[in-house]
Amino acid sequence: MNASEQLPALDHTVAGHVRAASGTSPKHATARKFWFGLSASVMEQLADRWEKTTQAYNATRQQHYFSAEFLMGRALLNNLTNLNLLEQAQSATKALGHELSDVLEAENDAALGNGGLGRLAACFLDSAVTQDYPVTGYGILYRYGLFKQIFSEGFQTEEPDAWKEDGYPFVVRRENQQRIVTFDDMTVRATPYDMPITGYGTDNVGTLRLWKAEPMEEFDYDAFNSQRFTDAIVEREQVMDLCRVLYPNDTTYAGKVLRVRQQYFFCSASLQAMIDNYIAHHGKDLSDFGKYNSIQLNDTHPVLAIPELMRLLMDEHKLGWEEAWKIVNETFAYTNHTVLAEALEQWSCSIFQQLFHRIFEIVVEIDRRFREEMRERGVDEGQIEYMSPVHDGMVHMAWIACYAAYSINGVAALHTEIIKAETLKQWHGIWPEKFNNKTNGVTPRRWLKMCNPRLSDLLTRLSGSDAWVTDLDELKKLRHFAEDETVMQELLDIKDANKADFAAWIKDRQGLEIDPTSIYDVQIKRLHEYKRQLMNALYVLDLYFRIKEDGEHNIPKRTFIFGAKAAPGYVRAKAIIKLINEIANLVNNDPVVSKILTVVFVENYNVSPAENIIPAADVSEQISTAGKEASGTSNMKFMMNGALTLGTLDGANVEILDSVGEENAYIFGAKVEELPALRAHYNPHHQYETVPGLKRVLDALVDGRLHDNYSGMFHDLRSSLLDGGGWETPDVYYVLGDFAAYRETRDKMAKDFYADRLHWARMCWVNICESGRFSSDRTIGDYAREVWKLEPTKI
Ligand code: 26W
Repeated sequence: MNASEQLPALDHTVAGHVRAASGTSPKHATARKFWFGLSASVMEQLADRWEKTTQAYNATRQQHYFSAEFLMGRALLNNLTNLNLLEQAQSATKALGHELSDVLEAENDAALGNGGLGRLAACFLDSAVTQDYPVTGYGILYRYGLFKQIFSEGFQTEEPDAWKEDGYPFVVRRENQQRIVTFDDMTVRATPYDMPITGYGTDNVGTLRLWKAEPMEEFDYDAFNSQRFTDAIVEREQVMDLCRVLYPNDTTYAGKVLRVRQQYFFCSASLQAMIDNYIAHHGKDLSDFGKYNSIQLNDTHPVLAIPELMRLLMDEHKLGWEEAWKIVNETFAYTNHTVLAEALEQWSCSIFQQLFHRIFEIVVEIDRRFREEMRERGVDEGQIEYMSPVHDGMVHMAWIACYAAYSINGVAALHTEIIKAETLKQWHGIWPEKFNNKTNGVTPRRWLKMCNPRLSDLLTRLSGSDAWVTDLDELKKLRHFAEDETVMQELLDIKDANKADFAAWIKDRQGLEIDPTSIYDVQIKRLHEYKRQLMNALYVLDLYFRIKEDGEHNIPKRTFIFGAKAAPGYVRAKAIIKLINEIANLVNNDPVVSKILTVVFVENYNVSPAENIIPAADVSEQISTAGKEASGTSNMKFMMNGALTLGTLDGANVEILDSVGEENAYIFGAKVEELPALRAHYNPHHQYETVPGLKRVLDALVDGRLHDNYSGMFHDLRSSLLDGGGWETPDVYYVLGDFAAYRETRDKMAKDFYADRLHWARMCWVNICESGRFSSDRTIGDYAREVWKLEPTKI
């Protein structure tokens, strides 16, 4: 009998854990305390397998995913599903006088990420462990996750997200695994908090290691005793500051000292742990380090790991530069997630000199050797200067990554072509063999099985098994059911039931009544000008006027659903939020229009709201300016749940279109290759005068029909489109340029929805059946084989 067989079953242990957590009988425990107890029972169930997995992984070649962000969302339901404990938990909970659904709702999201990049990291961990790949995630245990969004008078305000103030049962503090991280001006203790990552249909349990910064001494009693009480507190707080908050900037770089401290902190601690582990298992000779370890850098945020590994190998382990650099070259792979120039991280040299002069020295030496190597290759001086890791008083993180890494990848086919041809073209010219594409994916466990049980049941029934849960390509075999009217009717019924659920959810959450028979047209993602929520909003406003002033009838019933957080300092993004909320006011309170249209802005959009919204969606808005969205991942989640894409040929939309065929998607707008010519003689005023509806909506921004509370925000929005506020290029993201095509396509889509329900269902079905390519299992398999050279290691 092995250790896990001696474990009492979950339904026998819950009551005890709930008592311990609540100090009451289970019946009288709050939902939150019950959640603590149930979660502790789950941890108990997986502990032995977790230990075994860690041991097994340590003996083999491993992959390490370094990321400043992991947008995990909730853990309990995910773990119950993966461990096949859902039914037990359900009955045990009921028997103790609670509803599992209420208990699950008591969990806060672990929102340790901004958006796509952080959620991708979470999906990757799920897929890696499900396929038994020895992958470990490394990041930061932020005390406050992404800010909580509150609307006040339609404006976004931010509050701290204290997600774990009363404790969090899914991390284990590893006292005995602490490391010391040294800055020139402070020394901190890094304590790992490990989160188990369960997979579906496997006993393996992977690890997400989140580091927390702590003072070297718990408390400076000397300072305290010598009447320097405040000094003792202040020093302590400075260290605690390190992990206090996740930076809420998505795609805009801000050179904040605390952020670079965070980056160095988790990179250094993770590398130290990796090296110690290597030595423990493979001996003191580090020359094979790169044979047993590979590190994926999730964008440039962890690029400091490159000079830090050099430092550790040379200063702590006495290797020479060449030996160390060879190991670095074998170890690092870099993923680029954005082409936006404003997102490229570069730090001023003075920050490096002040925080870690030794790292700066190493970076300068990397720079010297880089220049030398380029001269030998005959690259001209101008280009060398541009590509050099250190120039103009700045350290260029992406350039260090491109030089040191053995692999550089983009996150969708189109995006990879763009980085090869533009963003990173000089590096591609020199090292074409480093470049490869890994189109993103999402985990079908969370984004289909868990969030859409009705559809999951149908898929399992038609397939005759749930093999699709770990092999999403299986769904292709169901495509022929598109011709089966009974199945298509079932699909429509499932969507209707999900839509009714969403209506109840939003009523409960925000007090809004919506009509579940209307089309649910959804755009949920971070707020950014390039994602063009503004174009969506202008369309809704136009529709309002078409009903109100033009007396257009036959406008199909629609609910427009938005969810988006704006970076707190991104004034124009915040203006767009206010605008959407004002349009919602106008539309929802109009006696005539509100019978046809409703606008819902889901406050505080996060992973859990997404799980309620996506299964209910009919239309997936993926309308970024072509070339700007690296991949997108919500587009894949919608597809899996049977929503149709209304989108531009951007990011992974291109591949979605390729999978489903153009008859099963609604594509519009300028293409990447057309944009330069279109822009060359672009005059937004011409659009304003000639495109149906545009003049009216743009004027409504400033003629008093919409109120921005005298902030001048709407005026700025209008002039950003028409004349760039006088100093920048007008309409950078081609909102007015694409508006006519968008309007036409969106109108047609809405008509089609009602015209032939069965036809619509068939299109949705094809999207579901062809979504296998967008499972993160496929993505992780590709990384494992082509980049990481990794074998599955089953315990
Ligand atoms: C330094 C500030 C900063 C912060 C975050 C710069 C850049 C970022 C990320 C790279 C932004 C991001 O999340 N990018 C998104 O990554 C997703 C996963 O690959 C893609 O699907 C999205 O298209 C891309 O915008």
